[in-house]
Amino acid sequence: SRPHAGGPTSPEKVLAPVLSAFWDVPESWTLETYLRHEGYEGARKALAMAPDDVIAYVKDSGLRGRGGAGFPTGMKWQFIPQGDGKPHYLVVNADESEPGTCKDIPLLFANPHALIEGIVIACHAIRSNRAFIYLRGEVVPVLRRLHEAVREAYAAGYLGKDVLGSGLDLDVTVHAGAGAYICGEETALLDSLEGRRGQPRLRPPFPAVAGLYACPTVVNNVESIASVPAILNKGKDWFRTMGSEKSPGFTLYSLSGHVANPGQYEGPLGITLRQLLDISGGMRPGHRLKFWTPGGSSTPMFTEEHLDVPLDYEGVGAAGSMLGTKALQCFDETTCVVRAVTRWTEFYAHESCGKCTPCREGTYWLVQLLRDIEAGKGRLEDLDKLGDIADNINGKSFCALGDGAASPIFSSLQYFRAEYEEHITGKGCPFDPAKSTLWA
Ligand code: L3W
Ligand code: SF4
Repeated sequence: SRPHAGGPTSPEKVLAPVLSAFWDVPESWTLETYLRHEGYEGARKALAMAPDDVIAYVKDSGLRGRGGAGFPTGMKWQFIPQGDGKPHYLVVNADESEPGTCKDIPLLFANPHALIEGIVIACHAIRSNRAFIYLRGEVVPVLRRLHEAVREAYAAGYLGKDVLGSGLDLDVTVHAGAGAYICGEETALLDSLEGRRGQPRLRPPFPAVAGLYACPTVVNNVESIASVPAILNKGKDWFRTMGSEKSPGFTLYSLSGHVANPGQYEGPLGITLRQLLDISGGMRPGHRLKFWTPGGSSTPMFTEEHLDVPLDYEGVGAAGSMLGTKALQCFDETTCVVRAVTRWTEFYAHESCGKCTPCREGTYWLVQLLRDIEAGKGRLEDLDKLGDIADNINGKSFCALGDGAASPIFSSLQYFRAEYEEHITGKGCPFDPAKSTLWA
């Protein structure tokens, strides 16, 4: 049964495939396929414009960063000082690791040239001759595909000396990370790229002022940069026909968990989970939605009550969470929320870089308490202790990993405190792990 009432929504009204428009075409990843779908037309238009005009255009489009924070992309580019005599760098953050987040890897796998074209446009705009793609190293097939796409782009004159006769010289390096979640934090990523242990740097200075090798650097998420070519090609006004005034455009929503048809669904910002479930086939047959994350495990969880929250930065924010990476992980009534939060917290404790005490120690203590509660060895006062430890991490840690670790604790206690209490008073987990496909 569907988790909600109401008639099915028409996919044509909800979906807006742009980045994913030809993922089903055979060999969608080749330059030849990309060129058949207006590939590199946006770059041609951008290269005929002055760099500052490209920045203004992207700023006017209202594009916001798709890596989690939603920072305006054009504004970030504008921070790069001009005439400073220093090299400028573009670094693409492809270190996708947030639990539930799974959009950049499929995008790179199916349509790598959208990213490369976006890199050409961004580097022209910020006057950079060198871009790096920092890819999560475990995804070897994507690494190979990216290398191949970069090779194709060099051979066809979209990269290298005098790109498309514009005078822009541009080199792109694909770098494989070594598998640390913290290296998705932009300054830890820069340290890692420089050959050091990846740990966050103090901000300010932000990377736009002192980034890679202490030079002005734009760090953008894969989806942000890959969205730029269509904006240049089809126009900022077209982009603004989708989404809302403050959150315009299209985006990839990653539906996962106990849903009938998990996958990437591309649509305008501001659609709802109810609409996405309608067009995708709903929850798995016979089950109801219990809780979900709007943007990966670092964003406070929602429940069935939030099915109609508009999935844009303002809508999700007003409802008490964050849009984040639009990683919609859906859990049904067979899932033990204590178990889910324990697993996420174990992830944060494992991935904590150890630089600051609240996160290093706090995530460790959270895991101890959660494991005890899950095993039926908790005490009722542990619930206040969980909240207290999370409170001492949140806003008091050096980087966003700490805040992200605190958010499932706060939100699960807010919505499911009774379920925690049941584990404690009943001296064990009331759920049958064999019934859940996710946590068995
Ligand atoms: C110059 C200023 N630049 C801000 C730049 C800053 C950065 C961007 C956003 O965390 C979120 C986090 C996770 N001058 C500036 C400036 N900037 N002020 O703007 O900065 P910020 O601090 O708001 O966020 P962040 O550090 O980029 C990202 C959340 O995303 N998240 C995690 C996602 C994980 C992945 C992954 O695994 N790939 O994406 C999920 O929601 O919690 O809140 O570039 O330099 N005055
Ligand atoms: Fe490292 Fe965690 Fe502190 Fe971030 S919050 S610097 S990951 S210890």
